[in-house]
Amino acid sequence: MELRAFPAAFGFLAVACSGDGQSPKAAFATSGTHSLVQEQLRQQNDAVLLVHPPGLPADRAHARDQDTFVVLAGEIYNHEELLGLLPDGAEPSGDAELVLKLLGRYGHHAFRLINGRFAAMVGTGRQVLLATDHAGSVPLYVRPSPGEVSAATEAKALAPHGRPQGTPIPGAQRVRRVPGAFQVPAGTVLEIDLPSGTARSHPTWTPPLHRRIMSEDDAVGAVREALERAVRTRIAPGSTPFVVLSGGIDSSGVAALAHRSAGALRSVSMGTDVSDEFDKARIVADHLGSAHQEITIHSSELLAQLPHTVWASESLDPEIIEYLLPLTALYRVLDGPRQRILTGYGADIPLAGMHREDRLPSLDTAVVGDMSTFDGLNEMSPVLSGISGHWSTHPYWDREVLDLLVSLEAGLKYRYRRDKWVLRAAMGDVLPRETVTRPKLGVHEGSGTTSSFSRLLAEHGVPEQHLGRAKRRVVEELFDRTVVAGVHPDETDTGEVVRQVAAGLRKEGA
Ligand code: AMP
Ligand code: PCX
Ligand code: MG
Repeated sequence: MELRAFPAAFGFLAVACSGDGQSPKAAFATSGTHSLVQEQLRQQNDAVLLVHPPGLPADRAHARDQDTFVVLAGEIYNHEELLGLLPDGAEPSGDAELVLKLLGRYGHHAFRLINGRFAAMVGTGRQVLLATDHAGSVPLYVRPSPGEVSAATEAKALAPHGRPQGTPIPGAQRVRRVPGAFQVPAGTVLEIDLPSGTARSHPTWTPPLHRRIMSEDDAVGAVREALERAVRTRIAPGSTPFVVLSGGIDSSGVAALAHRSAGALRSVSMGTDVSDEFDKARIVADHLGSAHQEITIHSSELLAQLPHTVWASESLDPEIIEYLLPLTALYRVLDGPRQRILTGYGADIPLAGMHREDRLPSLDTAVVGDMSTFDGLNEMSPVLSGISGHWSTHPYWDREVLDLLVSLEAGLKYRYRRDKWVLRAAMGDVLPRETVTRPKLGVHEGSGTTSSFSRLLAEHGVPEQHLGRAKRRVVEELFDRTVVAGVHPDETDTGEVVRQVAAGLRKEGA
């Protein structure tokens, strides 16, 4: 088995019921072909609407044997290891069949073995299993009730399905204004008894709290090896990797390792009329011989895509939306054929890059905080690029890379007056020194997104001390319109929402 250019399925809506089957219909933000798959397992009827790459068969996204039906959206990165656990000669045709065979050997514990970017649904006749990868990177939502379980990789697809009297799920976040709907926690298998609709959670991964003490050389070597493997397993054999490149150490490191793995590279940088990092990215692109593009998006056009960013991510955190807005706008402007995109997004979370902390206790506090709050932010959701037909993948959030980066002791993350020292040292021989030593600049800073959003609100009379509250309300309103009410983002005007929020704050005397 090897990684294909694109996953067999980008997403799904699944309805499992004890009674007669259903024909689920849904509006997904993810662009792709919809195919219906129906299976009956004793008294359980499963109907699944798959969203898959046009022109590619979806048959590798589902598999069944006598008692078990597996649906998988996304992809697996540790095929070799997993195949080694199966009897000789077992040759699964795709990731869903691989999971089916692993379930036969390990039960739901099979999901503890998988290093991937996936969401899965498993029907077994009396039960429904719902599984997320360690990062919850492919969001998965569920609406369980006695005799019927609806699950989808986009909350908007659940809204018209399932009964609102959902059975509460311990430890799962509810979905804003979708009664009875919950988000399946990251690194979890939910085991749902279909007749009663009751759920049990089985954690399959949790962020490490212990800290590894390593020599500089051992830590640098371990980070380099883990990242090389994570990049390599995300490049389809024979393809030229495509990296969204800021010129910062994170994406430049991915670009350098991708080039070493494939022998070629394509890259793209975005900027706005307010700000760009083109010169920094060009240094890296020239150093690596990348076929490089620079794309400028006017800040007014960027803000007009706030509705698309909330619609795709289904996130309610305004800070996260500010990080995702320029990337969503970039994905949308990448015309032409669908792309497999490598990004350095996520590196700053285990390395505390955004916090620019030089005190070790505060640095580790930031890492523990961010690793305990990422779940549900959906910041790595494939839908962000999926609305434009592309597939994105995040090497720094590969399970083995993340496990290592989180667990390194803080003195390897801030060292010799440098942030993210261990990563910079790991890339020292493959990138120009000015890139390796370049201070961190966030995507929201390099593109001027935060300042543009703040300026838009200020222009509508929102005082500085209320900008944070105003941004949250804008995002919530956009969520309510595009995710809950099903209004297409093309029909949702950012300016009108900003005016509504500003007027509401004035009424409250803010
Ligand atoms: P950051 O960690 O804030 O630099 O951004 C997260 C990821 O987004 C980076 O690792 C890049 O892959 C991507 N990115 C950030 N800024 C840009 C940009 N201006 N153009 C293209 N990709 C970018
Ligand atoms: N990033 C970070 C992720 C943003 C922080 N997310 C979190 N705390 N869950 C990264 O790319 O690692 C920036 C701009 O830095 C986006
Ligand atoms: Mg970064």
